[in-house]
Order: sequence, then structure tokens, then C-alpha cells
Amino acid sequence: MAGDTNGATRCAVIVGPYQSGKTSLFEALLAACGTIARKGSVKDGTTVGDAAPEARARSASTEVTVGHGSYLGDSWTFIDTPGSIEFSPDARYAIMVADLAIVVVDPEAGKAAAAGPILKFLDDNDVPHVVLINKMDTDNERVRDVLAALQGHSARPLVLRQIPIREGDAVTGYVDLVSERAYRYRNGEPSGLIELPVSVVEREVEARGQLLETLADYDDALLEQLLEEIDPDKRKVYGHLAETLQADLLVPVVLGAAERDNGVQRLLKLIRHEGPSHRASVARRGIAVEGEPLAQVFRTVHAAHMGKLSYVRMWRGTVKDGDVLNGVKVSGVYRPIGGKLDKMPSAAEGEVVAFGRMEAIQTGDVLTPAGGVPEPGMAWPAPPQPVYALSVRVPDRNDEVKVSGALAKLCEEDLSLMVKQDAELSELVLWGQGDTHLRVVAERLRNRFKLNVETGRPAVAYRETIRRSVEQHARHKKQSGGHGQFADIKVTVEPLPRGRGFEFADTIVGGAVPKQYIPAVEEGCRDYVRRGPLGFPVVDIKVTLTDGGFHSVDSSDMAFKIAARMALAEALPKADPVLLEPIHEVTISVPTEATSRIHGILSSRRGQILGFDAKDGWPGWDSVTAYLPEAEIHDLILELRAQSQGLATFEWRFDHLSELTGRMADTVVQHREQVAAR
Ligand SMILES: Nc1nc2c(ncn2[C@@H]2O[C@H](COP(=O)(O)OP(=O)(O)OP(=O)(O)O)[C@@H](O)[C@H]2O)c(=O)[nH]1
Ligand SMILES: [Mg+2]
Repeated sequence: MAGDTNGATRCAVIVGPYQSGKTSLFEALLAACGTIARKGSVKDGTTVGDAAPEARARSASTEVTVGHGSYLGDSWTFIDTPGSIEFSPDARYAIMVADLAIVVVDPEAGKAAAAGPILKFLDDNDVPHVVLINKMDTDNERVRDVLAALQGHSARPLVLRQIPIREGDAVTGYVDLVSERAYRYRNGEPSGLIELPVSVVEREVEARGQLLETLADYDDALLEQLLEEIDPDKRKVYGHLAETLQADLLVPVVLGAAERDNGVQRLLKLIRHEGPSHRASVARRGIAVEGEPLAQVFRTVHAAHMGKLSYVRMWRGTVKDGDVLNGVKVSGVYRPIGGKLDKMPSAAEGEVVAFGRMEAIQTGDVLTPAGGVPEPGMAWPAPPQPVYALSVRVPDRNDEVKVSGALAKLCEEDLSLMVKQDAELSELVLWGQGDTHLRVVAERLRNRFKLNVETGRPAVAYRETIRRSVEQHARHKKQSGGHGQFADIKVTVEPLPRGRGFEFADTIVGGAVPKQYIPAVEEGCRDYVRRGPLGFPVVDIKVTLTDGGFHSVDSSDMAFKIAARMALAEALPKADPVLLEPIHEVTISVPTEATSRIHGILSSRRGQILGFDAKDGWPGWDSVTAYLPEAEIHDLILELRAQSQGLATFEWRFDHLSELTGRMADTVVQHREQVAAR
């Protein structure tokens, strides 16, 4: 039994691969709890989850949805999360505040790998979880094969709690392996008890034996009973199941079809009786039971009319509207049900609520009246590094400031989103987790902030340098009436090794160029190299001022600056200019079965493989390191995912600049000229 529940609201988060049926399960759970009178469907766009227009347009979740329910007198919060890897931080943050996770998977062994990252995250963070093999109404694959495939991605043993009853090709019900009762699924209703079909008896005995044997690994008394062939007491078995789930020692696996409500009541009963209490999670996260109120923010939203909302789990105590936490006043306590928010006077221990207008508060923050300091067990997962970028153009110039403001808010909501203003190319660039992620960001700007933007492929940060030394003389002279201008200089321009940037020196003796004008010469040079003859910033050159002349009245800083610019503008095209392209060191993480395909991807993208190895701490994964030109990184993630069931990912950092010549270089320079001419 759940033990010390102290009546506090418990929280179950629904996670799992893309499109496995999480939002459908969320809907079915809310219906089973009586929160909603009529169930909606994902296909019709009528579910409580996915209320955001971006989610409805895709029939796929793009953000977290929270809902509440009461089941057999217990109070529950359910959190539906997006399955797409591009929105994975949302799911991870929700897991961090939940008592347990329900991992919804497809009934296909071939899709098991897609559950790998989430199972690993649950394992790494010791979060108790249950697996629901969903869509049993569509399936013909053997459940034990699906289970075996999933086991390859789980550090904890997975144990079947039910086996399917099949009639022909269809799964019509299940046998509960503890109670040894058989049930027939009924659409939209709780399953009905039936007689145990003879056809499943043999399989039932086998599967039940496996369940008990796995449990016996954690209990000597049970092991002894099994050795003596004594059938253990069912109540004791339930007790063992509860203990092992709450201690996150093993993972029960149940069957169902969320869309038809099949297996949903059974799942609810399982988490009710065997799942951890709120208190157990408080202990797991290293939080003291006694103390002042303590809440943790797992989601931040800037809602259209409500302003900023901080979604929290109440780990301890009660918070009232108007209370001050971390020095910030709580202006409104709301209970979210999908897109709706119900105002409440206070939030009690265990609950998931949204606090209004806590401007300085961020996702991951621990809130207390005195100012929260997270316990070590409350460490917040770091957001993933961005892997995909799009440039953003604001067609209406009047919107530019508003777009920056709205993007700042979206970045606060979404820690895996970054905005970079590239000053050199005067380009606004969004960095995120994939094409869908960034398109959803653009849609949020339109739907929520009423701002239009156009997206495109971001420019590559090319540079240029020279390959030959050149001596150059330049004279700037304007002496037609009034105050004239005069400056005369001789410079040597020479190439430097990669990474040295721009250097300036002078060898002037005897005041050929008076000392006070030399800084102006340097300034003029630096000004020019921001954009060289090929159209890009010039790096790795040295300019030495060797000689020159001046006029006692007409010379000025300005005149020497202009002369310097003239000198370089003439010198550089003669100095054998060459394009430099940024090369990054890319580390790709990939399931081993896809590693060979990664090699192909890298060589077709002008990559240079540096090495590959088993990935540390990730059984069944490899890590491939390579040099890759920046131009080839833009859509790399899309191809990696296409070749790895969506699982491969990469990290990257700038390594060096490398010469680019030939047709590719010509194309880059021509494109730059076209852009500049616009
Ligand atoms: N046959 C069948 N289809 C289902 C079942 N549950 C969900 N589906 C369908 O699977 C598709 C995805 O369902 P969702 O509930 O949106 O899945 P999800 O896991 O929330 O998807 P994401 O949020 O995009 O990860 C929809 O077309 C559903 O109709 C089920 O039990 N049986
Ligand atoms: Mg969903």
C-alpha cells in the first residue's frame, strides 16, 4: 500500500515516445476521475491536452498540460508531456516534480529504442515508473517481444503485470498476474470480469512465475517460499510490488488502449495502491518533511492575458495568494486544467498549481518564504545544447522591438531555446532542438503575441584572409579651397598563422608619420578589415606602417584613417585573398545499430572522422567525433534523426578556420554579393 499518503495530492507524469498515446491516456484518466464528463479525442482536436493552437494544428503535443482528478477519494495531478525529442526538456522538468511516471509506449518491438532516452532519464534520476504498452487494440506483436526490446533500454527489470487474452488477431482482454483474474475490455467502460480462458492458462503460469521470481530477487522470504513451491499470499505479493515500485527497484508493465479506456482503471488502481506517496517523493528528493512551505517551479509560461505563470509542485506546506516567496509576491494561485485556470485561495502540500506574476522567478527555482536553497537531491537538469538554427526576419520594422521582447519571454519559458543577434551579419538567429521546435516558436509569436516573422537558413560565419604579402602606398589628398585633407602612408600587409586575428605595427622613424596619427592609421585598418574583398571579416593578417608623409596644416586623424582604408582596399585584392570556413568539432551520440550510417552522413558532408567509441554511461550507444564545416551542420540533426529512429544527437564547438577554395567558395562569395546588393 502507498503507506504514508497523508492525503496529499499525488502527481503522475505521462511520458514516452512521440505519438504513443499520452494525450489520449491523459484524457482517459481525467474522464475516469470524473474531471471531464465527456472524453475528447486527439483526432477531433477536442482533448483537454494540446489546447495550444500549435499542438492542435499538428495533432501532437508541443507543451506540457496539467490536469487534476479525484479517484476513489484520492486526489491526483496528471501531467501530459510532449513525446517529440524536440520538446524533451518540458517532459524532463515535469518528471523532476512528479511522484511517479507512466511511460506510454507503442506495442511494437521495433519502436522500443524510442523509449530509451526517457527510460534512461528516469533510471538516472531514480524516479519510480510504470510502463503502459498502449494501442493493444491495433497490435499483433507478442507482448513478451516488446518487453524484451524495452528491457534493452532499462537499467531496472521490467516485469509484466498482465498478459493479453487474444481472440483471433484481436486482443480482447487481459489476465492480471497477481489476482489471476481475467477481464474483458469494454470500450469506454471498465473491463468486465470473465472466467480465465483455458487458452491462456499455460502462458499465465509462466508469466506469473517470472513475476514472482523477479520479486523474490528483492525478498528472501518470498524466495524461500518459491523454492518450497508454496504459492505466496496475494496480499504479500501486492506488498512486494508496492515496495519495489516505490523504491524504484523494478518497473511494472501493464497493457491497454487509452483511446478506448481499456486498462485505464486498472492502471489507476495500480498507481493508487502501489505508487509512491507525495511524502515518499519528498524523502527521495532529500527534502526535510518538517519546515516552512517549499515549492519548486517546473514550468514558466507567459500567457496572453494572465502575464507570467510559474507552475510549481508544492513539496511542503501551504502557500496562500499574496504570500511572499524568495522575496517575490505570489499574485494569484491557480489550479490548471488544460488551458483553463481556476483561481484558488491557496495551494496545499502535494498540489501542482500556477503562481501568478512572479517576475524574477525562473524554471527550476526552489521557493520558500525565506528564499529557497535547493537540496542536493533537487538538482535541476541542464537544458540540452541547441542543435538547429533558423534566422528570423521581421517584415514589419515597427515590430522589431516587440519581437525581441516576445522572444525574451519565450526563452524564459523554454530553456532549450536561444536567441542570438549576429551583429556582423545583422541577423537574428533562433537556436533550438529542431525544425519543428523553431517553427512552433514562430507560431507562438504569431498566435500568442500577434507578431509575424519569416524564418530562413542562417548565414555561416565565413572569414577571409590573404596568402601573400603586399606593399602598398596610399595618399589621401583634398586641397581644393578651405581647410584641406592630407595623409600619405606606406604599409606592408602580410599573412599570419591561423588564429592570430589582426595585428598592427609600425616601423616609423624620424616622424615620417607623426606619432599622434599612427593610432588613426590602425583604426582605419581595423575599420576596413570588418569586410574584406570577398565580403567577410578579414583575419590573420598583419599590417605594418613603414613610411609616409604629412602636411602641417591639412593632416588629421580623419585623413590618415581614410588613407589606411584606401591602402588596404587596394592591397588585399592583390594579396591572394582566400575564404575561411569555420570547422567545428562535432560529437555525435548514436545507438550502436545506426553508427555505420553516421559514417556515411559525415563523409557526404565533408566531415573528417576523428574517432569513435562506446558512449560513456550509455550502454548500446556510440560516440563519434569528427570535424565538420559549419555549413554542413545546419540540417545535420534532421538527417541524423532520420537515420536513427530520431535518437541520435550531437554537441559541437568551434575548432578552427579552414581555407575554402574552388566552386564552393565562388558560390559563397557570389551569394554574399547578392545579399549585400539587396
Ligand atoms: N488504435 C489506437 N490508437 C491510439 C490509442 N491511443 C492513441 N491513439 C492514437 O495515436 C495517435 C497519437 O495519440 P496521442 O494521444 O496524441 O499521442 P501522444 O503520445 O500524446 O503524442 P505526442 O504528444 O505527439 O507525443 C492519435 O492518432 C491517437 O488517436 C489507442 O489506444 N489505440
Ligand atoms: Mg500528446
